[in-house]
Amino acid sequence: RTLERELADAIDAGQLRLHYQPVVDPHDGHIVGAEALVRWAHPERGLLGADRFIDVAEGCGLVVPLGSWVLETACAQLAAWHAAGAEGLQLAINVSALQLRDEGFPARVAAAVRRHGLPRHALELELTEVTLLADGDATHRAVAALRAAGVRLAVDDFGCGYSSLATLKMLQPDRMKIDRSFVRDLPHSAGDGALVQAMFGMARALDVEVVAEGVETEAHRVWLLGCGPHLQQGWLWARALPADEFAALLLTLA
Ligand code: G
Ligand code: G
Ligand code: MN
Ligand code: NA
Repeated sequence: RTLERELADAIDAGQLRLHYQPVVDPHDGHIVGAEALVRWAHPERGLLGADRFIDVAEGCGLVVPLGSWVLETACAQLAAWHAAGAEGLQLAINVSALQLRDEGFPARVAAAVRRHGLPRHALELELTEVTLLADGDATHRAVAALRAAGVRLAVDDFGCGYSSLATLKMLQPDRMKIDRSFVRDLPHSAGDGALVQAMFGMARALDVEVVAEGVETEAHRVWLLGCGPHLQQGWLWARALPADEFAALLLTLA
């Protein structure tokens, strides 16, 4: 059977999982939130990363039901963690272009947040520049509706699209997530360093929070601290973890 046919059944069969990668304060490693990343516990192929099947889902229209499952599961998990005492915890989910253009999406987001009794700003939606370029009017309407719903919006993979500045202007995001390709060669690459500093400058001027992605080393952590206040995500801190391991990590740091 093709991956496409199997994926159609995987949602109903309960084969999807969410893993959670901590988003931390780089001064002390305090966990501020997490990014939910979808996995597929495939009965024969093992645990598949999103890069193995998100494109497939996009190509066959399954990304909308898959995205709804992610939204629902993430909100339920976040509500459980809030109830267990991690009250300020934030959670980000990734949103694909087709999902954003789906007419019912903003209403589903608002309903999920309400149903799970979450503060609206506890949920963050990550949109890439490419996602936002997809379709003028529908995208603008969706962004306006999501703003009205009160959830937080982040530009993901910042700097990797065709029009990073246009994206900032249009989306007016709460956060920019600096793509890990700009972080990888720090502090050695003077060019990447200048670009990262320019991104921090833009973020400051526009009052947008910064998350630096792909922080893998102590040298990354320290160099980025010199750029200004921000949050970090990356293997220096933790990989994306199953829910129980993420909860255990929260407890050890509390
Ligand atoms: O964690 P991983 O390497 O599998 O992620 C690969 C890519 O898949 C990343 O670009 C990530 O943003 C994307 N991705 C992960 N989870 C989701 C999801 O739930 N929905 C969408 N649309 N993309 C996701
Ligand atoms: O596009 P997005 O930023 O959503 O992608 C998230 C992806 O980045 C996930 O696949 C996650 O596994 C991966 N990732 C997270 N932290 C690191 C890191 O420190 N180094 C590298 N190389 N990849 C990372
Ligand atoms: Mn992301
Ligand atoms: Na990213």
